[in-house]
Amino acid sequence: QGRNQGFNHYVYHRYSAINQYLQDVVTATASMPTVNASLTTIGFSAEGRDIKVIKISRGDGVSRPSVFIDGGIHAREWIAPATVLYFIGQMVYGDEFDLSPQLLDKFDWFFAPLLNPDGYEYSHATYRLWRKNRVEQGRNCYGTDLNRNFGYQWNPAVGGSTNVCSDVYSGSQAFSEKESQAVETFIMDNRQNMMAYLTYHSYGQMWLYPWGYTSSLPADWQELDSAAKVGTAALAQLYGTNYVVGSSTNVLYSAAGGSDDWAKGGAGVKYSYTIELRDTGAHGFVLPTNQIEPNCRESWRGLAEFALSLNTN
Ligand code: ING
Ligand code: ZN
Repeated sequence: QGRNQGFNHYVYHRYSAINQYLQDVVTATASMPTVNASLTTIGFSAEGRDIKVIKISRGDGVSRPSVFIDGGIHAREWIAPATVLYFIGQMVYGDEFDLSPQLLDKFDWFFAPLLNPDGYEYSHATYRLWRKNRVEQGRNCYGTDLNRNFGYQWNPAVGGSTNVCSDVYSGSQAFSEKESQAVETFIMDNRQNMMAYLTYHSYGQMWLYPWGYTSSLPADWQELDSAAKVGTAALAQLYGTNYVVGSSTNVLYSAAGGSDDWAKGGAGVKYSYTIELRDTGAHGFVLPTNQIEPNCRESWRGLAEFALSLNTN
């Protein structure tokens, strides 16, 4: 479904429209007997915007293993929030493959579609290719790279920077930023029974697992690798879109302080991934709106088959 609650999933929306949609989803589920949605503000950005998580579950009082999914850590990667918002719509209003009933029977779902609202708004209003948050650094420079700021093996020397003006500035210390702190607190409070953490970025068409801080692999990497391959194989069925699977360091480049490294190493969430959405560089971060629909449809299929393949026993 490309339109839910009057919300067109196939355009890029601003912060306020995204929040309105999340609220509308909550209101709509109030009259649905088998789906419940609840909205929490898990923290505030440097400029005071809300960072929100919507929980979608059966609402039957049964606690299930959970999956946490976020988007928009990086401001310019607009397709990531759009994709997570599409997932929310599919989960609540049903999907073309009719997989959402099984997904809700199996898991409780946490979605944080926009973790860096300040950077996202800046990317819309002022500078399209902005990446970081918008915390004031002095020296006329702004922003910390939230995906270098998470506190597992945090190290600016590995893929980050100690220069406040750099696009990959790691922050003054691990979890120095309000946005990454909000994620840390929320996941630590909810990590019991959290099976998977997926963070959506763009671009490159990759399904990456830890580690980003080192070229060595987690002890259970083969399980992460095969689950990711279930996802990418399902994804490719729609349009033949190819995704590469592997560890961040081995497939892309090494970078410490990523949220996926922390989710696995710091919070103990077994199936932790960074997913790089479309494309492979033709448009890069500025993915045209006519690719939102195919990107979202294939990504939903990949996510669903990945999640259904996990062993929850
Ligand atoms: N890519 C990620 C980045 O933060 C990444 C890739 C993730 C590298 C985790 C290492 C560890 O650079 C994008 N597009 O942001
Ligand atoms: Zn990114």
